[in-house]
Amino acid sequence: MSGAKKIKQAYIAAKGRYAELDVNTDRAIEQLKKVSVSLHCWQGDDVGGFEKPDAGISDGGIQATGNYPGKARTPDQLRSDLDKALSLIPGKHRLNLHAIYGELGGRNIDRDELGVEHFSRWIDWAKSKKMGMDFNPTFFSHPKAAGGFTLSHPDKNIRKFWIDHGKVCRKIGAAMGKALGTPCVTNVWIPDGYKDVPADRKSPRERLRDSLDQVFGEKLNKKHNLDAVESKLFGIGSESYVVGSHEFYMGYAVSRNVLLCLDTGHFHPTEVVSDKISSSLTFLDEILLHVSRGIHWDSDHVVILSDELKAIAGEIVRGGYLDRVHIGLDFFDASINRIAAWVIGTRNMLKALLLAMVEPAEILRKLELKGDLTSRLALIEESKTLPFAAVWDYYCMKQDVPVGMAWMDEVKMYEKNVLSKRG
Ligand code: RNT
Ligand code: ZN
Repeated sequence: MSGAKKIKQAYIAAKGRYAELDVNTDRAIEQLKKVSVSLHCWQGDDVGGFEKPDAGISDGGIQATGNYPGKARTPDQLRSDLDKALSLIPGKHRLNLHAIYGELGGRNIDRDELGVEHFSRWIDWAKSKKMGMDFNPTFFSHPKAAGGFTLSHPDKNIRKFWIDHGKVCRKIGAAMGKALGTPCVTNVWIPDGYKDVPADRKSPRERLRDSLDQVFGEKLNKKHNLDAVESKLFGIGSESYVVGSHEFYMGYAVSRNVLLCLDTGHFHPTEVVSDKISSSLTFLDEILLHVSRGIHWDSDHVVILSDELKAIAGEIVRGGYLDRVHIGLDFFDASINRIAAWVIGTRNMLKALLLAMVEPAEILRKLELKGDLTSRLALIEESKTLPFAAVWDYYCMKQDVPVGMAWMDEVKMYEKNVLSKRG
């Protein structure tokens, strides 16, 4: 029997098993097809960007560790690596770009002078693939961020520089959204904070509120650009105090009607983003996720199919939130093949969503309402070992991407033919 035939046969058997629990796997597959995940460009070059040759994150309290050979050093290399990764991920996805990835043509253009022209090749690339784009101003790896403060800096001139950066980036985001026919989520994350106990927690927060109000001052068409703000608990160098804390941005997002970005690595280790989704969406129209994996701290490991990832996907699907949650990825591991990192993390995000889509949700809900919490637990546990792999494999085959570990052979080949020649 051919591989394809075997996959189909396994799928038919699985479909029957799920149908016994009133789950329609064909429908789940149709539903997953429509979900786009935003792939973060910065996994491809360890958050380096193209402002200066061979740059890396130089401040901001985030860190890529590892020295795996073959990282992308030019925009064309990064696009080629993304092409490879995308060819191994089922479905149609988005690109999430940071402002440091502009193509400045060797000119000295500072961040407050960026324009859409510096991103036109990225936009053309996305257009040719019918992909949407998301965007991020870069408030780190810059001399004016070296003091650890940007939008909340006590110096008015430094603040102005970063406000202007935020403003030009929103315009670039809107241009991307317009060109690609799908709103660009422009996400603001700043590193501002103190290593040690501050004497004044209040003033930086008031300054940040005022700076953000200026950044978001110009009304833009929401069909083109959506603004998001990302909180954080602590960073390296901002252990004691982060200006943009969760409470700060929750209040900001609700009062200004912008998106809240929840990064899964930005909370206390026993706090979970899965539980924050329905809470936030009770008051906000839309949110953005940065799906990451922290280990003891905000370490940005590659996303695995963990219980928390499944819980996040479960919340999105069960809540009927697929249209209100923008799913972005945010990890950067430089110790393994970077293309494989994208593929592993993105395939896991999609697997988690598909798992949620084949959950016996109706029966579980009924049991809960009836108060039969014993059966609820029993069914949740039984459904964990239903033949999910057969549904996932079938979806991959239908989407024309490699099934199972076969995608890794292609990564190895690309490593041999392309990455290893980069020196
Ligand atoms: C940092 C934030 C932020 C960055 C990216 C590169 O802690 O998570 O989202 O990871 O902007
Ligand atoms: Zn993030």
